[in-house]
Amino acid sequence: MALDAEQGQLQPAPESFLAKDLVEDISRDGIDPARRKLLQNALAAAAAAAAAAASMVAPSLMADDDPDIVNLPSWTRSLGKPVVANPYGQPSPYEANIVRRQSPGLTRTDQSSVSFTPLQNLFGMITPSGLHFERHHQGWVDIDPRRHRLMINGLVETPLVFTMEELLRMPSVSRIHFLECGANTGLEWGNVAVPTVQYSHGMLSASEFTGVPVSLLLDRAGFDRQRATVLLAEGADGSSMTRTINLENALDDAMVAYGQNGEMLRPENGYPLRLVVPGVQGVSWVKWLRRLEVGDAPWATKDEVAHYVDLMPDGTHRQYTSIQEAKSVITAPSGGQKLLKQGYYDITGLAWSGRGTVEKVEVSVDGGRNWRPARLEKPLLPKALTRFHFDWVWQGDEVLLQSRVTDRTGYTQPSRAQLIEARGTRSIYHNNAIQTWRISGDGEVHNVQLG
Ligand SMILES: Nc1nc2c(c(=O)[nH]1)N[C@H]1C(S)=C(S)[C@@H](COP(=O)(O)O)O[C@H]1N2
Ligand SMILES: [Mo]
Repeated sequence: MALDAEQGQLQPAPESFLAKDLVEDISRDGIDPARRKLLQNALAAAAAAAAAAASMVAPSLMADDDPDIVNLPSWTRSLGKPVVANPYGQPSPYEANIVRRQSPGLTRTDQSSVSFTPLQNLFGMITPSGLHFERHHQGWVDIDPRRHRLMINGLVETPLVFTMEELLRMPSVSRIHFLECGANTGLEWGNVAVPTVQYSHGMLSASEFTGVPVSLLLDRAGFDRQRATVLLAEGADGSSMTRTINLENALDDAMVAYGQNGEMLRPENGYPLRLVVPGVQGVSWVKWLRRLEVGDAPWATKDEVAHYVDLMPDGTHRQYTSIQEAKSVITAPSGGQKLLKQGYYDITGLAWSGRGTVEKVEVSVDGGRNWRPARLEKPLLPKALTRFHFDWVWQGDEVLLQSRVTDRTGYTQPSRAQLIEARGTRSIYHNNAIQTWRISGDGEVHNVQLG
């Protein structure tokens, strides 16, 4: 049996991968030592400025050995590159280390696999499209949009087939939402399996999606309001990806999206059309969407009956799971990074809830004994990512860093012990437990599990 990427928890990450990752992620740049030193100085200077602003005693840190302060750098003394050098803009070559990564050994093929978003290096609430995580069951495809169709059939008066051109001419909406694979953090059900937040939480991304509300398409087709309870969503790739979607979710805020962060979807994320079902686990966001069928009973497809089920403590299987419950994680400092100096740090991370808007995030630096409120970045959007910050001074002691979110329904993210009490340890999906990072005396940050 081919190993499913989302059931890969039984396969431990190989040693080489752990070592490699620690080296690569221990500093943000991962390039030549002179440049690293420069960055460290810059970071330290920023930290000193922030500390001074907060009227704290800051260590005196100067860029004392920086040659560029004395000799003007080449970019100040030369003609720059012309406008057309980069017709489609790319990140600076100094950011070449900030990439999606695959976990070697997690899957047998690179087609049924995952690439993880480098959450530790990102800011704000939007994931750059080129860093959006990927999860394919049978590889990604380059679809010719002129040959792509969307069919609406089943319990409708008039089955419809749309071209992309027709969809692009319909009334559209743009909304920011997170997309999280149900298996995100699935590797953490057992022992600590991965060193960095990229691998523990990186099947999470957020974009501004643009498309046509599903409700509008169903209205056009004249769906049977008496009988309809579910939709079947079907993709055009070779994975036979089909998922039953609750009509309630579909009519509320689902859309067939062609836009991602202001441009057409990237091929890896479903170009030219994907289903967006805000708050619902990633597998239901069917990519390369070609059909929506209206029905009155779930279809019991392979990806909802055999896969994507949770084994509960009493031995039963939980099927047709849907909503991603409230969850948060500190993205910096996080596993594999290293605190270079004592002093001020902006502890930052992400919080989200598939049930709506984040109400509050709290941070603990003592493994959950004491909690203090984090500052939330605006806007607070439903079923989107919320960026939080927590001002903190590291005094060189050992620290257990945690965050926990409460959403507007009043639900609070569980501790690992609480989650295991309710769900046991034999699940793969829907692990939304509080994450712990341990900072040791030398500043290294490691993934640990408490209790
Ligand atoms: N057609 C199709 N849709 C799909 C998949 C797929 O393999 N084929 N993978 C699903 C899974 S499991 C997830 S988590 C999300 C991932 O979306 P992304 O690759 O854009 O991050 O797409 C979902 N939609
Ligand atoms: Mo997924």
